[in-house]
Amino acid sequence: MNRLIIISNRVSAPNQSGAQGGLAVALQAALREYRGIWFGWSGETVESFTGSINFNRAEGVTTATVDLEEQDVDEYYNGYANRTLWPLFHYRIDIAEYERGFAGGYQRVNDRFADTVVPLIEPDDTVWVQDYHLFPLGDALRQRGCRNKIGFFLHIPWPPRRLLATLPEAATLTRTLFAYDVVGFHTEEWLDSFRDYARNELGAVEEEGDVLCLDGRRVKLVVAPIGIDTAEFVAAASSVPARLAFRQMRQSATGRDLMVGVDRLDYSKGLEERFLGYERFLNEYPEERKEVFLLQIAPPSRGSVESYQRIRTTLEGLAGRINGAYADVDWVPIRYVNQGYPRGVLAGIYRAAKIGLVTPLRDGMNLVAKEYVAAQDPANPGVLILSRFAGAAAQLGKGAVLVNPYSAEEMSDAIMLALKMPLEERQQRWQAMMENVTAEDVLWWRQRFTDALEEV
Ligand code: ADQ
Repeated sequence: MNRLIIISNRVSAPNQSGAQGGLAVALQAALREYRGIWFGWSGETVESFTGSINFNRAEGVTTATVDLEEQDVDEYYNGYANRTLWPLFHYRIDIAEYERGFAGGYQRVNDRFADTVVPLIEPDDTVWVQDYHLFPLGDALRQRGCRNKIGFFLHIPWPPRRLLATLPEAATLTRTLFAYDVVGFHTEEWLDSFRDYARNELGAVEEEGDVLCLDGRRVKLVVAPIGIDTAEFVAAASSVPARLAFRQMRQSATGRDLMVGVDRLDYSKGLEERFLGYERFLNEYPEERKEVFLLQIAPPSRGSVESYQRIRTTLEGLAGRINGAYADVDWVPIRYVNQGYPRGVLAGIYRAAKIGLVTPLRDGMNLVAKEYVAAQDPANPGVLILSRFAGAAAQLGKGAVLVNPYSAEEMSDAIMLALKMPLEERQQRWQAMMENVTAEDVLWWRQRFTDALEEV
């Protein structure tokens, strides 16, 4: 393949520290393989949009960024992307906000991205657009004469048809996806939902080989579950920072079992339900209380959106209430931490944890589940408790203890099961998951998608 142009909402340079989204971590690994450019918003605002590009090169990755206007950020990013599409695509129509102003700003920014990036695209380049911020970008590029191969990957779920139908722009938005040559999803389930909408609401026709046709445009659909950079993460788990973090965790645990949760502070991650499930466990098994504690690491995200402020307040209240009700002078049930950590430290913490709790209400994939698996000690691995509603369950379902996160009882049972699980069973389950995490890593993912794009 020739040069690869990746376009996503935000571009994050490889050497940035602190919490990085799963997307950022995955794309850096993928981009190093090809010469090419990663284009997106700088995260900065300007008085009025100029379209001037800021180039940067670090650790083998060239980035090109533009600044947006404050109104753009309000309507496109905080508005349509995070207050309309994100909740809707995570099945939360109760908090999704439908406003024409948001939809207009969203289209405007997609047009601005297209205007700015078109001059950077050479005839042989392959273009790969990422995620729900940029559904209409392919169409905008086509309108500007771009005839390159263009692929689109969706990192979040595709909602069921009848939920999507509540969005006023649902048909227009779905239609724009037919401007792409290939559209990728993490799971069969998300792909099915897309096909269901396109066929039944738009009248798209199915051809052999997962191809859909609409108004003379053909789009190939692929399932490509994203992975982590497994080799890198396994190495990180035995690095010096990881060993230090591991030792520190073990010492401060004073012989108790650690359960760990690591999530962006987001209502889709099921943190409230996780705390309630754990509370149920404490209630149901008083004799186990001081044998275990939960470390929940949750760096705040999207703080200017109200629903995120609400979930933050709710979790603070809940952690306080549970700790208030159960803590003793020598034990606190929940350590609730709101900061980001370097990957080595995170890997050491995962490795020290007897249980990894990954219980989103809905998640496109969930990379934390895979990182937890990759960080384990093969001789004494921990147990992954995983929500059936995470995309990752399709791949890790054989080894993980699957739960319905809406059920505090199931969560409580799963914690008990994991705590008492014999070593041999833990090893077998871990082995099954590790095989998948190793075979289907981020390079495999990229290859699977770009191969599909090559073939069309
Ligand atoms: P996210 O919703 O951001 O990604 P996830 O896949 O779990 O969710 O990735 C989170 C990443 O952030 C992980 O790599 C994790 O290590 C890191 N992280 C979280 N908390 C951290 C902390 N405190 N310190 C340091 N790092 C932290 C979206 C979709 C997912 C999908 C990915 C990739 O919502 O479903 O898996 O994109 O497609």
